[in-house]
Amino acid sequence: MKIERVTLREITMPLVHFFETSFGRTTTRRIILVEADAGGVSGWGEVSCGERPFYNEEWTDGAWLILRDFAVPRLLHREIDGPEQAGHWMAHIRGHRMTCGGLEAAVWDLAAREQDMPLWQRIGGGARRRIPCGVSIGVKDSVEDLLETIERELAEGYQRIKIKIKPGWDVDVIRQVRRRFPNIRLMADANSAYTLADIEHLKRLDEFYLMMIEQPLGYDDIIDHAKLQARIETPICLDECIRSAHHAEQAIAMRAGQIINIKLGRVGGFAEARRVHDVAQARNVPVWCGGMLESGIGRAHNVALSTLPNFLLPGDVSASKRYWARDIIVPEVEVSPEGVIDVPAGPGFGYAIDTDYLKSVTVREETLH
Ligand code: OSB
Ligand code: MG
Repeated sequence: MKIERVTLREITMPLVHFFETSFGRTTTRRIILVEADAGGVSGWGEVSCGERPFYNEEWTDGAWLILRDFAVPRLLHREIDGPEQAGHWMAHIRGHRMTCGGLEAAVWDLAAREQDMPLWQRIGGGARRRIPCGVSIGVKDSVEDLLETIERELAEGYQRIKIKIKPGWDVDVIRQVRRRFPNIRLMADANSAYTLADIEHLKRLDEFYLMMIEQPLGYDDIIDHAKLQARIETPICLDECIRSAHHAEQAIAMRAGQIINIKLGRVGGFAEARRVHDVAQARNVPVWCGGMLESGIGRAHNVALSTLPNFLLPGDVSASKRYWARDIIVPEVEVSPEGVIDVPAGPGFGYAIDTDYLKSVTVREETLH
């Protein structure tokens, strides 16, 4: 295949409710969408990085420049042996995996559409037709607010609750959540807010029988997580620090965690996401699909990814309406009362783009030939 044209678009959309993690609060998203064209067919991808370089080193404005000046020029007009090879041509770009991953995902979507095939099928998924869903709930202004939110999400059918924690919003908050909801599937995500000096404090979480604690330590650390895992009972799930299948191999070998959160962008796209999945599967480590407050396009890609067989736990892939007053795809991503998303049957990522609405939220656009 040969990409003839790539259009970059930045969209701006306010979140229905602010989303707060240990590294800050987001109220409006600025998202880069990538459209790749070949022979009259378009594929779409989404760059999942944040507006600020706080989750990892990537951010929206940097992503635009990396795409425009380095990633897109490496793929344009090149004869590529299918989407499996797209990442290979961008491999000289160090880091910036979410950025390159947005383009890589567009190439997969394009390849699926060229064959009139659903994206989930093109990536080798299809192990399930319905995706089990969990929610990620940010730090709130009060515990009462958090408890009400959990109540509402459970009523919507979500199968597991993840709450964001940080120093000052952890043990006491989780104690109150557990008192109110003793039997729910519950987990916590720290987004790197702690260090090994906090071992005794983190041990106190063991009494709440959480499913897992996600990325408690450094965003780029594996070794300290192994030390922590040896000292606490709560299983550690790794997010930020797993950027490749090689990292996954090392982390599992060191017993740095028992579960991996796979984010399509964080590992650089579908090809590497599949390799992380395969490494984990071969070692009996379950994975689940993380989220980055995506618009409908990234959300739909996450649905496709979640159909690979080792996505055994409910992910952070949830309904469009939790984040957007109106999404850029139709239909929006919807979650049934049983807490599942039906995997779409159509070609590519399986939803239609609401072109008029997309236009109205686009603040910058550039086509590269
Ligand atoms: O660590 O999983 C994370 C959102 C922004 C940055 C990091 C994370 C998150 C989430 C949200 O937890 C998951 C979602 O998109 O629903
Ligand atoms: Mg996380």
